[in-house]
Amino acid sequence: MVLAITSPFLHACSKYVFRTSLRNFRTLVDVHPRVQRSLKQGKAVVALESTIITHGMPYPQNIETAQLVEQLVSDNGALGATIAIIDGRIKVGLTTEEMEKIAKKNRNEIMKISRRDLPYLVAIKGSGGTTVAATMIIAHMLGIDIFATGGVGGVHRDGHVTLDISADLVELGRTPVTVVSSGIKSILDIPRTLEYLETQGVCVATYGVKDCAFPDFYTRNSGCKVPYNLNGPMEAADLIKSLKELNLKSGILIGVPVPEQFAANKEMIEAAIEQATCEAKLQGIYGKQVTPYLLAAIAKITQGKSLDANIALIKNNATVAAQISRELSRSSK
Ligand code: PSU
Ligand code: MN
Repeated sequence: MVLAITSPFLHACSKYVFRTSLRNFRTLVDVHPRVQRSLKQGKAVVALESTIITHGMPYPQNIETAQLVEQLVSDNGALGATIAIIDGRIKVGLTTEEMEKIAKKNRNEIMKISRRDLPYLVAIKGSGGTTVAATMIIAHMLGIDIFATGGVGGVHRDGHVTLDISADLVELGRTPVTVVSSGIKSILDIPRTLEYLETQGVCVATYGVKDCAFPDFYTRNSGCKVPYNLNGPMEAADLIKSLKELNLKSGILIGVPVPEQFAANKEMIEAAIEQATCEAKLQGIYGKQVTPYLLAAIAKITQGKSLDANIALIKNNATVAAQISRELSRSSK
């Protein structure tokens, strides 16, 4: 009897708390009118992160790529909404000026924002690029189901000792957003990262790959296999729909290999990664600076070849995410 009385009460309470927190969240967010319109009409929207702009690529390639990526999303029937934090406001869909503002900053002068950094940045009214983890949180709050990026964070190569394990992985375990990427960056320990994703309950699948060979960012095959492969936007949309129907709180990671003609040479990349990792150790780089440092060092060592592959794969992932998003909104109507 007690239960019968308390449970509707608790239910009402949790609804109240949920609504209140969402209302609080909304007061912190500026959703660009074009994004607002698409969301309201149930049209396809793809979230895009901004750490790739602030810390992943040098200027001007960062802004050129970010703009091209938004264009590609719209060419494929969806709307790209780049997410960032500017002067303490959560921005969903950036103006050209806003994108320029974050793209031109030296990477040491702007924040890289993961889940743990969000409250601080909002409190001090700071600016920064949102990582996969932070972008997933914001996308989910706004009801955006799909998000495209280059490569997610993972377990670092010495992560079993340092415990340097990206917060992206935990986020994928607790936020129901689908991340379309070229897998886990080659600089990381891919087998351990896949184990960790399994522990977190993340559904990991390749996309358009015959033998479920999981990509490793700059090249097409990491040598690791995942359990599933998705053939095209319809299969991906069905998977996302069943995640929603099951009301699982965890996310999905879709691995799309870099297009063949843009894949980097595996030996060259591996040698560059080893050299860059050594340099990082000698210079005492640690924590959230490791990934941006390594990406920049590898681009330098490979004379831009790694950057070319990075640009090509993010463009391709945005195209795939847009096609999935369009299919999802079409079949949900
Ligand atoms: N994809 C890229 N370049 C990047 C990133 C992704 O092509 O720089 C960023 C993402 O924002 C991701 C972050 O969340 O790198 C991972 O950082 P860390 O390993 O410190 O968690
Ligand atoms: Mn880290």
